[in-house]
Amino acid sequence: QPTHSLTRRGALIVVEGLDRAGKSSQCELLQSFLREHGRAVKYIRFPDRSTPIGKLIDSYLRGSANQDDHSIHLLFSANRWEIAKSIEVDIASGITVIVDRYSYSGAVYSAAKANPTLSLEWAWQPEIGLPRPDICLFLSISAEETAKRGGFGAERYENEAMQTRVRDLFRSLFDRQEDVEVIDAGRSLEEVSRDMQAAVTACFDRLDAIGPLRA
Ligand code: T5A
Ligand code: NA
Repeated sequence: QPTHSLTRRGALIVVEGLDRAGKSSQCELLQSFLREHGRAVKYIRFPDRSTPIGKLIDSYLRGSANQDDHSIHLLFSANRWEIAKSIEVDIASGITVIVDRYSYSGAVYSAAKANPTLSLEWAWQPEIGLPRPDICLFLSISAEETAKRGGFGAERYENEAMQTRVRDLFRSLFDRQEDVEVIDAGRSLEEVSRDMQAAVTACFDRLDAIGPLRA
């Protein structure tokens, strides 16, 4: 396995968490921090609603279209696969890519529907082989803290029963995955950001060759 190239490669940093944990806000702060430290950075988010597949996902999330649970699951995954190659190219060229939600949300939200033929194991399968993050920062927040950040919106999944199952599933998924750093997101923006910066800085110190996600 090759571990060195002439260009210092970028890192693949994933930010995960429950709805309103502060992922997008923190991704922005992390981008600024890394740029100030001289790193080339790109931010992407999943779902990427701008592609043809992303548009199908968007209308599903807004409730204007229905989809079979398995079918929409595979579309969320396809939405990552259609961008996977460009992530690899960016990283190889030295760009650090910050990803707002990834395979972990993909598996967990689908499995939380409690469809008898859609287990967490089934849901994880199409993710295998996607670029494996160097680090996944999981923004952990209690239901009580989430509630303080405003009521649920109109999108699918934004209800308490679903969020509780999502919380439990994230926990069981992360028991089995390496490179996951749990961050207490129920604090101020600055406190959360400082912990994320420390975790990412430590991650840069141990970057090796990028590999595929595993089962
Ligand atoms: N989904 C996603 C799947 O089912 N399968 C998949 O494969 C994928 C990728 C849309 C839905 O799709 C599902 C999961 C979702 O249900 P989305 O578009 O990422 O996913 O969801 P968003 O609605 O954009 O994002 P979230 O609601 O999850 O919010 P964030 O990004 O976690 O939080 P953020 O930063 O927007 O902040 C929310 C609010 O809290 C405040 C902010 O100012 C904002 O008002 N806030 C804080 N307040 C106090 N203290 C702090 N530390 C704060 N941090 C943020
Ligand atoms: Na967000």
